[in-house]
Amino acid sequence: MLTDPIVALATPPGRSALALIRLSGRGAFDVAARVLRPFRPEPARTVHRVQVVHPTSGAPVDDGLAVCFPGPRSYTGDDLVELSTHGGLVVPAAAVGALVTAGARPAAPGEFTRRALLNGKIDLLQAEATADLIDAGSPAQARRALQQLERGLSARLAELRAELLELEALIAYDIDFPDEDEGAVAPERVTRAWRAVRDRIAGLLETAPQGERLREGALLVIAGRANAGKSSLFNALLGVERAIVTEVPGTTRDAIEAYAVLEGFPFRLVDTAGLRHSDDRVEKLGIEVSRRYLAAADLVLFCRDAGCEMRDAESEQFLASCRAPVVDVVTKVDLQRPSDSPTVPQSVAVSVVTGEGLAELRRRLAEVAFGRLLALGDVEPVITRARHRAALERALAEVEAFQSARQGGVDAAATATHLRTAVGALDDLIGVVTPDDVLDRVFASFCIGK
Ligand SMILES: Nc1nc2c(ncn2[C@@H]2O[C@H](COP(=O)(O)OP(=O)(O)O)[C@@H](O)[C@H]2O)c(=O)[nH]1
Ligand SMILES: [Mg+2]
Repeated sequence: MLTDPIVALATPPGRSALALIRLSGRGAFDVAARVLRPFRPEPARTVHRVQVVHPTSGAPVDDGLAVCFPGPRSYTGDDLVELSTHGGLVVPAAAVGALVTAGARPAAPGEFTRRALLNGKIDLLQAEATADLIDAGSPAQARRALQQLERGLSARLAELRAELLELEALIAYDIDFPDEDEGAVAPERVTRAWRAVRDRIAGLLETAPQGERLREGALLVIAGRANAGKSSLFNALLGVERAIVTEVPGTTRDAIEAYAVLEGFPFRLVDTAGLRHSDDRVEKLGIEVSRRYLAAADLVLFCRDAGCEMRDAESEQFLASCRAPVVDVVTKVDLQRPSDSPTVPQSVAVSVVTGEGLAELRRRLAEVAFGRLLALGDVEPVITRARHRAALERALAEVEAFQSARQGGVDAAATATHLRTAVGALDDLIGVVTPDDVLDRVFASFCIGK
């Protein structure tokens, strides 16, 4: 394992009041001593005013503040120095350059967190949560990441692991005393313990679809006939005039995608070309793109003009190709009340002119896309990555196989191996021992300096 001193700017480069530089690894304090005057590692975790100088020329770089964290009581677990300098393009880069000249190596993306993981300061789920917290684009994403960072998911997995080991202990009793009639452990007791742990793993797995959607943003496709007011609604939900709006049917020909936060949840909004038969070559291509988006959508917002019938046969046919839930919206209600025309129960009446119904629509969209997470609140853990889902699916399959083997009369020692493998899957998930290629994948998306 590498422990050489690494250095990086932890704040984004550019014009800012301050910048934070991190230096960590074996010998980090020696490197710092060549650049910081005076260098005072004692008392630990105490801020000192320092002059930053170039280690060979002695030329002044900045006036700053430095804190030393001797390992293992540091973010990485190794000796670590945090240096605050003035911001901007020149000073932080010069300070990092001085530390490199003094013997540190520029850190790779996520390398500080990777060392924290390898030193046992955090587990793999917390490392992932660190990246998610930084990448969060909506309050719901940030809250979820923080909960995982605070070991919400890790603690739940530790409980499941303990339950699996208890189940194995019950079985072990049968292995040790095979000749006892019925054994000392009643089979119903094993079945009860088995069912409890299976249900808990399955319950966690059920959070995967919305948990993964939370990390990526729900793909919300706005569909409906030409001129139904789709682009107007797209702009209203975004809060900016992004798509072109005209009274000419067929104005939108391409799909336009934009990120929006609705009710604190992340959405990828897509405005599409109206669903209608057209002989225009460009519009036809646009309609084809709409179909593809509809097939991939997490939810569809179906717009209808207050003056038109609900879903005509043509639109129904388009919608048949998508499996996502559909939220019906009646548009332009400032012009005509929906009660003047056939209505669909549950549809939301909106007007982008008066703003009527938009708040209700946002709530409805959040409920349809993230209702399960809303119901769980921020306390119950949720899984948010394909990696989590794959490991839990493996654990669940082994737990199911355990019960089938038991029912099939397989001997206790052989059934117990399924429980062992299930425990192994949970260990992979927490990151007890993680192969380098898995770590490479996790840390590839990290920022430098984290
Ligand atoms: N009065 C009124 N007009 C609207 C409303 N929404 C859209 N429109 C008008 O309806 C026409 C078509 O709108 P547009 O958003 O381009 O529809 P699209 O073809 O479905 O994207 C434009 O002239 C808009 O100004 C609304 O809520 N009230
Ligand atoms: Mg349009």
